[in-house]
Amino acid sequence: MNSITTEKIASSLKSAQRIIILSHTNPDGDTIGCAVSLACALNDIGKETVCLCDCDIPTRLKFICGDLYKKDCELFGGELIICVDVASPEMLGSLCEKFAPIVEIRIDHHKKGTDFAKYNYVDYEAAAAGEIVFEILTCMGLTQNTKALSALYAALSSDTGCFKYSNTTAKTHMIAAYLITLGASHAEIDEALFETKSLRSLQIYPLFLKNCRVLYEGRVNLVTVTNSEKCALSLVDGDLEELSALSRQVEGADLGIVLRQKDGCETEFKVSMRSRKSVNCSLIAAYLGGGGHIRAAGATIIASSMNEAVNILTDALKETLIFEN
Ligand SMILES: [Mn+2]
Repeated sequence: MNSITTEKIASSLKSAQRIIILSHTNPDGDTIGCAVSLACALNDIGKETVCLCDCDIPTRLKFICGDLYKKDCELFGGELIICVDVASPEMLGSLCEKFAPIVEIRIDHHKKGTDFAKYNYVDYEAAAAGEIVFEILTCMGLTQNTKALSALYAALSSDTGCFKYSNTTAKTHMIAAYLITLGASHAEIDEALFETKSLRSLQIYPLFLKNCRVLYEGRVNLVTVTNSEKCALSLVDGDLEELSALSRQVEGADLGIVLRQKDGCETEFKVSMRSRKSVNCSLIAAYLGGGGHIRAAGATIIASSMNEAVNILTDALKETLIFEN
């Protein structure tokens, strides 16, 4: 049950003067699109806004936000603090300690989360947090600001893989259509998000072919990437995002998993999973202490080597992996 309505959120935003909008660490198009659209719409009605994210914005998503983000800001008291697409305080990264206890409103759509804010608006059915932000902006009298409309479109398009993933609903399409009618530059956004790849990032294809382990008679593909492999190809974590989608795309695969050593951290291994309809990968992620959605989830494994991390992961699969057909 939501402890606040979108109307109430809109009126809180309208009565605040300074609004701090928090995005999650390792930001994606949804959290960035939500923050940018709120910031633009609020700036237009004379509000002061600050968008914060604890880490650098990936180059490929910079077109949504430009240099809008800061990594920290001063608090003067009396500001309204809101977070978007954030399931738990930990997702605020290094901003957690300072800001998590004072978040007034949390907007989210992750199934597994913590109601850590004073007011939490969580809609599991929403394909993207952007759908909720759309409702809030509608309550405020939807903005004509094309940057805000485009950022919101980017939020929807990102989290649905360009309206391809199973989380996409008729409502997602209707909101997107409405945003396009009002002037969101959909073709440019989708081209930037899905049809543009750096030459460097294309090296994930040979890396995938070299490192893919075929498990469960081809129903699971596991790709491992160590820091030394990333280093040899000048890849950073952001370049690897597509690997998990790629490992699910293989014919016959129900689950694609990427296990990568975290940049600059030898003992931390990030697990990203994408599944088809027969596998609920959020169960596997939850078993490993992580979370996410039914078809896309992740977790972190602490291990002394890649081999140990693979063992922990394959043990987790033995415990939790169910093929529903
Ligand atoms: Mn999201």
